[in-house]
Formats: sequence, structure tokens, C-alpha cells
Amino acid sequence: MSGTSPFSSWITNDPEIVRLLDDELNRQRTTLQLIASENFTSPAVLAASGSVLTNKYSEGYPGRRYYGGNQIIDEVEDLARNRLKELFGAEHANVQPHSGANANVAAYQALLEPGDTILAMRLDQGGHLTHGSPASITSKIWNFVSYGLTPASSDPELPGEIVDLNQVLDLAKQHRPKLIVAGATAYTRTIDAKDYRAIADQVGALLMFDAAHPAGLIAGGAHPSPVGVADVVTFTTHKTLRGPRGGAILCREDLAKAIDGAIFPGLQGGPLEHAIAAKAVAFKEALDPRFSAYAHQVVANANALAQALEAEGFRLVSGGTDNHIVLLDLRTFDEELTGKEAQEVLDHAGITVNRNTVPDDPRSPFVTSGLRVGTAAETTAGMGPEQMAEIARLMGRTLRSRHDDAAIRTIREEVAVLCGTFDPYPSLSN
Ligand code: DSN
Repeated sequence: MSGTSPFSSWITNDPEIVRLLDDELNRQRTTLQLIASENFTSPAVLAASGSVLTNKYSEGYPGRRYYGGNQIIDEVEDLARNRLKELFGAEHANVQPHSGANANVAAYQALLEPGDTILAMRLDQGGHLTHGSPASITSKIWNFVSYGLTPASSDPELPGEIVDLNQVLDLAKQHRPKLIVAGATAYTRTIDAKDYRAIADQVGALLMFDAAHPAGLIAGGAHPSPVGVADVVTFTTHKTLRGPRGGAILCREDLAKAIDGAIFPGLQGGPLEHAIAAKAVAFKEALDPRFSAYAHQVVANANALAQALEAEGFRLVSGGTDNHIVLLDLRTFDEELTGKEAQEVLDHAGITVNRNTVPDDPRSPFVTSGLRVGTAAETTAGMGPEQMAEIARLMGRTLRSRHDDAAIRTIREEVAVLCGTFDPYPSLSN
């Protein structure tokens, strides 16, 4: 096996790891990747991630490092920063955050004092752990007040489960937060930073936009941009933006020093310059006009998937989607079916998704009544609306036959055939 592995010419002394890399490549190739926060990076991004830059210590920033030998590293990081500024039309970029969570914590640290009040979206309504979940360190340092969604509605003309901007305004007036956070990890509708800016301005608050999920859609012009509207924009580079695992922050020039200081030395030590080089590669790819076509196709595919899943009997949270995410309430499909069981049986069928709470979910976050699915990865692999309809049918069949092992095995074979036509890594042979 290792003789034909795409990894064995690099990893010559560790067949166990070569086998695991081969197995994971095979899993990604032969099963459907529908986790909304995942994507397939290009081979160029993979190569930069696995480069000699991993060897270098470069605490500090270009031109101001605490170690010698950083002339080339400075060029790498400047390239990444400049490409990122160009991509989003931003005044300042920091490409060092190791993750979106670190980007968020650093932004809070740059803008606030411990104990200050932040108004952000509740995790079980679609927010993120770093938006003040009791389980996150953020809630121990800052005082969070949470907003949520409007109630569910049965009127298709007036779908509910939309961010409740009236509640955001009321809470902002009542609690006078120093910072308002817009953005979510499990929300399917457009979040327009301008709506939040109007509220922030009324109460004299700063505005941060957590664009972890839609960053690639924003870069591709398929979602309104918060840059120039929010004071700070944080995001991950590995979701719709299709880069390596990591984070980034954009801000106005007057906040640059505070943001940079909050990442290093405030929160992190040495930057991951191999990841920063890979980010630079991804930003160049996102500057290519073909990336805009990709971003629009991701949204079109999510719409096709949502409609086909609704036809299978699932309820669409928020009534549908404007982005890459579809959030399913399983209870209309089968009252007894939990998100946990659905995720597990879909995994057996080769359909990779994650369970997710639905708004006001009566089940625990470990069990849940919903599933979150996303189209960023399989759109990269070349799938279109026709394949989305097929995926919805396969999901419906899997969950209806969840107690029939033979049926699940048959579906897994059909999934592998479908994936065989849309190989995300044709240049990696094995
Ligand atoms: N884990 C990310 C997601 O799946 O959306 C959020 O951090």
C-alpha cells in the first residue's frame, strides 16, 4: 500500500502514519463531506502547509521579530497580509490567529477590559462558544448578554427563526454593551452588518462581525461584506474560504496596534508560518474570479439541497437558506429520531454531517433534534444541484432504513459511486 501512497515519497520511515493518511484521503474521497465548516483545500494549500516554514520561530510581526533569520518569513507574512487586505478591501489584516476562537478572544481583549459587557448570539440559537457560552473562558472574563431568534412560524411568507433585531436593540438599550457581536455558526440566513451597525451606533457600542462561516461567500461576493461596517471582522480560513485550518482578523488602521498586540504577545506565542504561507496561497486563489463563481455555486447548491431535503419531510430551520448551511429539524421527519442517531447512521452510509441543536431544542446539545449540513466542500469537488437532489434522497433513504444494515451498506456503495465522479484530489494518486 505504502509503495503507491501519495505520501510515501515524503514519509519514508513511518508506514503507520502513511497508512492513516491514505485511509483518511480514501475516506474523504469515497464518502460525502457535508459538514458546513469543512472544505477541500487545493493541493497548493496542502503543500504550503507541509513546508519547511514549520521549522521557524518568528514571534513578533514583519520587521519586528524576536528571533533572527526571519527575512523570508517576513516576506511570507507580508504577502499573506497584503493579499488578505486586497481580498476584503480592509485597512489592516492580522493572519496569525491559530483559530477562529483565538481571533475572537484576541478581538475582545483588544477592544475591552475584563468585566465589560458584550451582546452576542446564544450558542443554542446558532451562536458560537466564544460568544459567551458558560462553557467558554470568554464568559468568565467578560459579561455576556445573549440575543436569539424570532419564534418559529408556520407561515411560509413570513418565516420565523430569524435573528431578532428588535431584541438586539432592546437588550442593547437595556445593558449598554461596550461591544456587539454579529455572526453565527449554525444560522442559514444573511447577516447584514449594517443592521447591527445602526443598533451599535444608537448605544455607542463597538461592532465585531464573526465571519467564520461566510468568509468565503463574502470574498466571492455571495454575501454582504461587513468590512468597513464593523469595527473588527474575525474569521476562520478553512471553511467557505477554503484555506488551511486557522484564523484571521481585519480591522481599521486605528485598531491595528491593539489587535496585533492582543494576538501576540497577548494570547499566542510563535505564529504558524507554514499555515500563514498556506493562507497566502488560499487568499490568492480567492482573488481569482473563478472563486466568485464557486461562492455563488455554494449558495445555489445549498438552496437545491434545502428544497430536496424539505421534499423528504425534514423541516428547514429559518425556512430555508441564503448561505452554505442547511439546518434540519428532524422531528417532522420522525419524532423519535435524534440528531445523534441520525449523524451516526448517516456516517455508516458514508454521509458525513454533524448533529446540531435546533432553536429551543428540548434535547441536550449532545443528543439534539437537528442536523447541520453544508455545501462548501462538495461544491469544491464539482457537485451541482443535480447531485444535491441525489444527496437529499440518499439522506432520506438512509434515515428511513436506519434499522436495516443491508440497506445502509447498499447506500454506502451508491455514495461511493457518486463520490467517484467528483474526486476532490485527482492529482493525489493512491
Ligand atoms: N466548529 C465550528 C463549526 O463547525 O462551525 C465552529 O467553531
